[in-house]
Amino acid sequence: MPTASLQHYGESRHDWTRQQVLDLFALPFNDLLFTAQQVHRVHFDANRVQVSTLCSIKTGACPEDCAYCPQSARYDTGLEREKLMKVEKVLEEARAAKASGATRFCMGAAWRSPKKKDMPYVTQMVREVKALGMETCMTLGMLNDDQAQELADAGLDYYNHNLDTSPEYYGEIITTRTYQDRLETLGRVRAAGMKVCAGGIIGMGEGEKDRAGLLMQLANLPDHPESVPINMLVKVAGTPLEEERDLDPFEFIRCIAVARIMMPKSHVRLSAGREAMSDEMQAMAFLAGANSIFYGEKLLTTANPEANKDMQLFQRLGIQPEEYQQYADEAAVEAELAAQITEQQNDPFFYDAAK
Ligand code: SAM
Ligand code: DTB
Ligand code: SF4
Repeated sequence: MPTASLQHYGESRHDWTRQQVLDLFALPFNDLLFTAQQVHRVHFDANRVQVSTLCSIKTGACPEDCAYCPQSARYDTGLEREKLMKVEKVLEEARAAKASGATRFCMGAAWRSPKKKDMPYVTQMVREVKALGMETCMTLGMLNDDQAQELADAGLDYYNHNLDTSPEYYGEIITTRTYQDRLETLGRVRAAGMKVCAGGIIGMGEGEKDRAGLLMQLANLPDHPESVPINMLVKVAGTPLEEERDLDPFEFIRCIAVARIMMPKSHVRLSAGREAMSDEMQAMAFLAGANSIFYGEKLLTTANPEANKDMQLFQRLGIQPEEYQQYADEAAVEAELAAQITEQQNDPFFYDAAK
């Protein structure tokens, strides 16, 4: 048990060495989970899980060659390509997601990067989904500075862009964009003032050192991503990874626990792959510090557990969905402003122009 260093856990660090990360992975399973659960409780209510719903706003025919992805035009996965969804249809889906309890709406497009002509539509989607009282997230591929700023100006809360795996293993999975391209997009999202959602996929044939390498890249960013999706590969027929061997479920749980320890203030999302997980495995992921899920029958193109099954699981585990903080924060801002105004009115030199 790493008791000597336990006192430091819970603090955000950005200087992880590969050996330190591998040492976490090498802990006895019980010690690792216990440590992760302790770290989790420093910053979070351990019985609350954030709930996001995905929507594929542009499906299929993607020019990229990501070996896991059913949406790449290079693989025959039987997926019907679709044009950019109409704003009204996106809103319909967002309203339904809100009605079934999601607080964040994540819109994904099968693009290498958005085109200039797409930007007015996606920014309108952001504005209108936000107006429904939901948090917004988009994942549209690589962004340039102007696009990042346009999305931020429209009020986009989160931008999702995954590193997917370690820099060393990356070339086995994608050849059409570099790791550096991904890091640059993440830098632009941050510079534009949006929250970062960045994680990866486990179970693509990578080794433990690659899982450590991915988490090290994420945790050593200048700021930790606010949201860290850990996806378990969904093996889709027709993709190069369809025959990939099953991952030991404990290796996946270890990954969640190590992510929780390394990025103590981030939401760690138990993302794709839940359809293939037992309730017990998901419960173990929550115990390891996962505190966000994708909710709703579909991810982007593949199946996800049914909403009522998730709600039953939450009930059985005594988990509550996390509430959207907007109203609490706004109320706090209003209260603060009201307090300042009263203070000013008591100031003998205060001139009230309203009188
Ligand atoms: N095209 C954009 C991009 O790649 O940045 C956005 C959409 S893309 C589908 C978003 C992420 O979904 C990928 O980075 C990958 O991590 C995840 N993903 C895609 N297919 C997956 C699969 N079969 N299993 C698990 N995760 C997957
Ligand atoms: C993320 O990390 N996982 C989500 C979201 N970000 C966009 C996507 C999972 C996609 C799984 C395969 C599919 O449904 O197409
Ligand atoms: Fe295209 Fe994104 Fe799929 Fe890669 S992950 S093929 S970029 S949709």
